[in-house]
Amino acid sequence: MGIEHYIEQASSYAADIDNLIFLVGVLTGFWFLLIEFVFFGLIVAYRRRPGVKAQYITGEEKHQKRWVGIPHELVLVCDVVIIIAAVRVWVDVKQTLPPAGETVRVIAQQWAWSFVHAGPDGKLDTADDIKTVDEMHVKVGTVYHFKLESRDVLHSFSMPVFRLKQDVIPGREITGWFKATKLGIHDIQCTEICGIGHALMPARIVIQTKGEYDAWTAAQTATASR
Ligand SMILES: [Cu+2]
Repeated sequence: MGIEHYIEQASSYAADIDNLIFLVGVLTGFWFLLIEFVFFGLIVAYRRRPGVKAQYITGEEKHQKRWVGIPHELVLVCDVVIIIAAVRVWVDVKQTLPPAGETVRVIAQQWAWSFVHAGPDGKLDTADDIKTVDEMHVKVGTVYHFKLESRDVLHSFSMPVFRLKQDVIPGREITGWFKATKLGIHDIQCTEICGIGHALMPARIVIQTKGEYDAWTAAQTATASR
């Protein structure tokens, strides 16, 4: 429908978010264009002409008020449509937590991302955890819970291909989820100005098949125990 031509959709809810943005774009775009046409049309139609005196219109009469009242009500209807669509997506993405296949810890700091992968036992905070900096590995088609932490200030964890963005707040552990639907290597961005090195904290997400992921895990574990 448009957005996916500019940036891939690689999570289970990416299309829902794009559809929402498209809906908001269409509704606000329609009103924007209509209003600009009316606005400039009236400016041209009622431009100054020799011998014609300007009228003073208070806008208090019923047939004049309708020009404001009716569009106002139609815009409110559009608002309700947007709210209903947005709440449905919000509940799905932010309020529902599907059971996790894997859990990953994401730690933000000035100015890097650290990731703690569960390792072969599938559990966090055990000896076989795999820690990386600025590179997260995930399996395609698996529901991940992420646990976001900050070591210092506010950051924002953003994975554009997932259409996922979540603030990272010091002192809190924020849980969310995603499910990758496509293989590939994509950007992770910090999207909250977090200090002078903010622009220097990009990271990558590597989305792999289960086989590739297991091979990566085995290689990491081998390196660590060498
Ligand atoms: Cu940051």
